[in-house]
This record gives sequence, structure tokens and C-alpha cells, in this order.
Amino acid sequence: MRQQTISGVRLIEVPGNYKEKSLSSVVAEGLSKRQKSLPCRFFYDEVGSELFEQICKLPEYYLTRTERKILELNACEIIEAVGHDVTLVEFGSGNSAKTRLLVDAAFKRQNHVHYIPIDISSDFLLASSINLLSEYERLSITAIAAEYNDALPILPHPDDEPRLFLFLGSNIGNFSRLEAVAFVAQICRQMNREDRLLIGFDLVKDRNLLEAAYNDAAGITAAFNKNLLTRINHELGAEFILDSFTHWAPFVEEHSRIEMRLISRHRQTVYIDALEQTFHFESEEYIHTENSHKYTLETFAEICHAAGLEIQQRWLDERAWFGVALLKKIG
Ligand code: AVI
Repeated sequence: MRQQTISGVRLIEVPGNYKEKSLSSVVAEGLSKRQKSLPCRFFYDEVGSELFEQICKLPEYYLTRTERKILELNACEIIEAVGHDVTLVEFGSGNSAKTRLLVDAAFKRQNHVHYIPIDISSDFLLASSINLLSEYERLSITAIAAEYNDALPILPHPDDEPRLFLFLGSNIGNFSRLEAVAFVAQICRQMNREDRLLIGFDLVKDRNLLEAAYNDAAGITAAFNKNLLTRINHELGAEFILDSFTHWAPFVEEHSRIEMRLISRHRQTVYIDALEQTFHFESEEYIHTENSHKYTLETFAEICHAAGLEIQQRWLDERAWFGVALLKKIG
């Protein structure tokens, strides 16, 4: 573990514990399965992250702006419900617009705010922390560059002062039910009675609205999905022809989730140099690249319960498209 202070930001780096598999091993494994699949975390290289920012501004992608609206209207109530002298701990450091709403609300009730963003990318973490710090005089930042698992046990915990953990943006929806319970349970184990967890989750709604959000007219989500193939071409010397695959993201009711797919337009083979292997695709066969779960109030509460937390308070937008829940330890 390395600690240093850069431009006022206390940066803690927890290196080495990289349990995640490399791109080449997940591609070899994922494309060899009967149902081909690739994990969605590989969407986010520089191009993918930029495309995701564009997705968040799309007219069809209601998630980001709906959650932001809920926070705009309720940030003060949220902070009040947590208590005095709140420390903010955020998983991921990309939600700066939403973070600011909570930081502003905290400053209305306290003199000083401590913000702790956790992100695997130390460059991105530092840049966004320095940016935030320059805007607030009485803000202090401890930025933790680590995997969430490694960061949780080393989090500062001021005596009797509540920490508000933030997991926003419907990121929980990209986990399977089992992964979601495991992740929330892991946070729960680190929480004291006075700590709270705030989760943003997307709600089940009309299929047309859901599918429009993931199959936008401008084709940005298609480019985001196909960027995975571009990455494999560049990084593993593969020969994917992007036009030979179609992006389609249906709502699969049985699992209550949007499934991001890359569908082969015709029968084809693709050679991947780094693996010295050729992969076969039938016409219409697809690579499953992401799940985005949509909850009912009951299914979401059930995940929280299974992880040891209960809902203290919950906010929805006026159309009940998106929810933000404040959670505390059961009992
Ligand atoms: C990051 N995550 C919450 C997004 C979602 O809606 O599941 C990723 C995304 N995939 C396609 N569009 C957006």
C-alpha cells in the first residue's frame, strides 16, 4: 500500500491484488462457450468510457438524468436522514455531477466534508479528485486506487460519524443477483450501525422504453457494444469485421434484464492472433456482452435483505422509472 499527497489529494494505492482475468483469457474462455459471452467490464477503455459518457446524454437513455433529478430534489433530505458530519464514500469516481449534489447538500449542514472515492484507475481518480477539490475550500479527499474488495477494509472510520456509501448509476444492475447480494453484503460487513448505503436502481417499465434506451437511434450504444470487438482486434490481433455483427439489446422478461448482444449477420470464422485460434459463428449466433437488470420495488428490497440491509427511505421519480434507496443494517 502506497500513500502520498498530490495537489492536496491524499492518494492511497493498493496495488497488486489484481484477481481479474486478462482480456486474452476471458476472450478465449467466453468465445469457446456454447453461449458465447464477454464480460462488460471490458467496455471501458478510453474510447468506451467516452462513448458511455455520450450514452448518458442520449434522449432515450433516461437513467442518468432521472437519477440526477431524484438527487437534485432530495439530496438534502438524504444527507439529513444519514445524520451529522457525514463522510461520503463513493464506489467509482465517475459520477461527479451527482457527487456534487450530495457534497453541496452536506455543506448545508456541516463545516467540513470528507469525500472518499474508490476507483481502480488511479489516473482518472486523481484527475477527478483534484478537479473536485479545486471547487470546494472545506472539502478533503482521500482517494483510494484499488479494487472495491481491497479498499473496504482500509477505509477511514471517524468515531461516531456516519459514512454514506454511494453506489449510483444503476451499476448494481450489471451484476447477477448473486453478485449483487455478495457485493452489498461485503459493504454491509464493513458498515457500523450509523453508516448508510445509497443505491441507484432502475425499475421495470414498458418494454419499448427499456429497449429504446439500449438501442438508441443515433447508434451510440451499438458503437459502445462493438467497441469490444475493436478492442479485441487491436489488443489481441483479431480479425473481427464490425459490419458482420449487429448490435441488439432486447428486454428478456424471464430474467428482468436488458441483454446486450452482438449478433453475427452470417456464418463466419474469426481468427485471433494472440490466441492462435479461430472461432466459428453461425448466422444469428450472438455474443452476450452485458446484463442490465431492471427491478421491482420488491425484487430490489429482497436483494438488500439477502445482503443484511433494509431500506430506511426510498425516493422515486414522478413516473416511477428509477429508484434511489437509503439502506441500513438490519436490526
Ligand atoms: C453502467 N451501466 C449502469 C450501464 C447500464 O445501463 O447498464 C451500461 C450501459 N450499457 C448500455 N448502455 C449503458
